[in-house]
Amino acid sequence: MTTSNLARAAMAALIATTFATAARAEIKNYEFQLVQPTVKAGADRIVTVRLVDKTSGKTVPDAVVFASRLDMAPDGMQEMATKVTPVPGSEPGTYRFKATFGMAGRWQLSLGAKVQGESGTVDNKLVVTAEQ
Ligand SMILES: [Cu+2]
Repeated sequence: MTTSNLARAAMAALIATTFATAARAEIKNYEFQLVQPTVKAGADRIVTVRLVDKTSGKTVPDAVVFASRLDMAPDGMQEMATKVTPVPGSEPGTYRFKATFGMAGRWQLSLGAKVQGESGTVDNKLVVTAEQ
């Protein structure tokens, strides 16, 4: 390898690192927010979240959103989990899920999202309080 090849390789590595860092930083600019922090305990409750780009404050439509888990970990009952079913969103940038909250207390909703044009995954946990 000549010196200039080495320099080129070092430059390529530097650029690759810079891009990887930028992509990680960008996916961190997105977060889920609860539209309403509480639901009424019971069957078939709807939880609505919005996915927000924190740099612009705008909601992000057309993300691939998945709810991986809803359980009572915040109240020390991580084994108390309930099924989460996606339902169509009411407006662009919001995402809705149906679940049965069998007990009053704090429930943790684990959410993931793939955003178009961004690498990586948004990974958030939100606490929904089910009221008696
Ligand atoms: Cu419980």
